[in-house]
Amino acid sequence: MELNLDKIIDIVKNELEGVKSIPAYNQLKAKYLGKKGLITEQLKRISDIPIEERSRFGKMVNKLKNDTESIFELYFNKLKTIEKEEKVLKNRVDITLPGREFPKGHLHPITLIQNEIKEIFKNLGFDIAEGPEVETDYYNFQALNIPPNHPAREMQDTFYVGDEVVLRTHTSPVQIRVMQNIKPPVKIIAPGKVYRCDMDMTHTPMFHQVEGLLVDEGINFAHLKGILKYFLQSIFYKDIGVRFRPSYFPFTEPSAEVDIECIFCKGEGCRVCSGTGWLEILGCGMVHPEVYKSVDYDYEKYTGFAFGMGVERIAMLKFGINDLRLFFGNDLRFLEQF
Ligand code: 2NL
Repeated sequence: MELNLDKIIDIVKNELEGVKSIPAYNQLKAKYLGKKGLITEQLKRISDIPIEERSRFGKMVNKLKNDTESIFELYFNKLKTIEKEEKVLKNRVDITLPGREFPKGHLHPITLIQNEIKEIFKNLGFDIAEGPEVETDYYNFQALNIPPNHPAREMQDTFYVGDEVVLRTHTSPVQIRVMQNIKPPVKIIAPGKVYRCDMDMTHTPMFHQVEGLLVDEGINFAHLKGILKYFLQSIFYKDIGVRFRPSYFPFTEPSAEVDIECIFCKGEGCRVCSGTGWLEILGCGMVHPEVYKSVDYDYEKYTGFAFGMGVERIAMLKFGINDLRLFFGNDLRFLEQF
């Protein structure tokens, strides 16, 4: 019985070349070397071989078995290497790809306008003052000459935290605190959040205000007019019409309301300005002597002016926003536009 060893080895090698996975490899190995494998079967036949042939046949089949085993072992290592390389290739990271982009945040429109207002007054030599949002009745009302029965003190307008403690309804108490701490000249603005117990189309319980105060010797209403006209023409546009109307505040005398020419119709009269051609923009006046008394300033020696404005109102006019509530909704479709 002759076996063509080289031929069988060639067939095994050939079949192995087509094997690309460990399971297929195991299957092929079983076909030749398993319990019922072709080579194993040959080994079992050894007792049927005539005695004189047996030794030669046995050596031959054993060699075939050993050679085949070596070939399978070699191929197993090759298969492992291929598998490893494929895994590396599959998990490869392209380090030249750009990084994942994070959405950029930005400032809220109210903050943008507040910063713009601050910048204009900083350039005019004003300092920025800040103070507590929870205030005492004294700082929020009494020191500002707001008498006990003034409408602004009524429960419906003011958030009461305690008997004598309120959420500030304006940033004036910041200015009272500054005047208590430093002597004139005082030249400050007080930006910040203020609170009123009010909620409808045009009011929110929290909004933003910037107040200003300039106290020194010889300050008069002309200084007030000059500063505010310059400010309004800076924040809106150069040459915008500005007018002062008599008004009343308990903490200023005389007091005035300031209008700008309607920025939508340029004074022609439209829906926004109710046909008047003017938009009310801020309140102001010469600081009342009673206020100086409460901060221990010599009201014979010093005079000054103060003003207050709502940041939301200026932002609405500048950006052409018709609904106040958009500022507080945190809707990204709105916020992303700024
Ligand atoms: C308005 C009007 C105003 C003031 C605020 C003020 C502050 C001190 C003394 C005197 Cl410490 N006055 N502030 C004066 C006039 C008007 O605000 O319409 N604000 C939205």
